[in-house]
Amino acid sequence: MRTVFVILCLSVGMILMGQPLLAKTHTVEMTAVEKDVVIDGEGTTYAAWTFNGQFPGPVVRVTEGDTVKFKLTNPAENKHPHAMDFHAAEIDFLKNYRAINAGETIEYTFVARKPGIFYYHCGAPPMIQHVARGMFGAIIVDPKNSKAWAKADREYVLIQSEFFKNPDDVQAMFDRKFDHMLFNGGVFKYHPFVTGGGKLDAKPGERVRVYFVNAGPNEFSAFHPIGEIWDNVYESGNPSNRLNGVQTYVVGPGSAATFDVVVESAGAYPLVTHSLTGALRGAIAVLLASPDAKPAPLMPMTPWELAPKPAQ
Ligand SMILES: [Cu+2]
Repeated sequence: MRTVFVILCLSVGMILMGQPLLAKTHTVEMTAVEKDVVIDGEGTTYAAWTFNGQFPGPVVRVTEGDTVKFKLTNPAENKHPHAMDFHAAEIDFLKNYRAINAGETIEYTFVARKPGIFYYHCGAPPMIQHVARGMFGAIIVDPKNSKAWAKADREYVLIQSEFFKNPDDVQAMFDRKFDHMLFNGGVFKYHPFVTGGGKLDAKPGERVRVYFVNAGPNEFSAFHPIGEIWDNVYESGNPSNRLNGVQTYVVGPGSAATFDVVVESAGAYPLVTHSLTGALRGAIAVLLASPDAKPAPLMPMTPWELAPKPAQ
């Protein structure tokens, strides 16, 4: 009886401290899909390589200490080898991140020991092309102590990447000759003044948390909220790495950070890379603060499916 009481007290105590009771095991399965995707509001398509047919791939979300059992399938109808590299994992690269041919699968397991926002990507050679064509995404590892940071009222995942209009021109990728800069696989995807563009919603006073990943393959991002200041930036999304009152924060290719902004008043706040050659070629996401803002998914408009154009 006494033992049961002690366990009960410990359990209640851990819940009150924001600690989950048990680590979980997550089965994550992805398929490499070589397919056309929509990359702008005009309906332009691009011969992408994707995880699960989505550009970027699906957001994986676990809690610090959880185990991820991962399986990648490269279907027989594909033409290229593919692979998967999770930056949230601490495991042998040669064994686990090797490329597999069409018709093969690979499985591995890792424990997500460090909280944060991490990049994942295909590492099959030439990796610069597999990333440029869309084989990347984000894994959020929530801190096991949810009280390690302020609670967010609204959360978004934003992934920056360069777009090369000729998907086979690997030399252009090496030469950094990108044509557009994308957020979540689209040109001005969250820009309401651009045809087919959307927005990111928030209410005034909310703490908006942006899990930001720079997929590259080459350029640095200088992430800045126009009309606002980041209340907090967390390097790699780890609550221990907290900065206060940051105007612009550099996220290198293959890195990530978590950005909190409390928007004081209604209005439009474009989130941009202040490296203007990127912003003006597509990397502007408008955060629109309005009292009637609706709930929104972590990565709105992904996949980007446009309404059919009316017949001429
Ligand atoms: Cu690949």
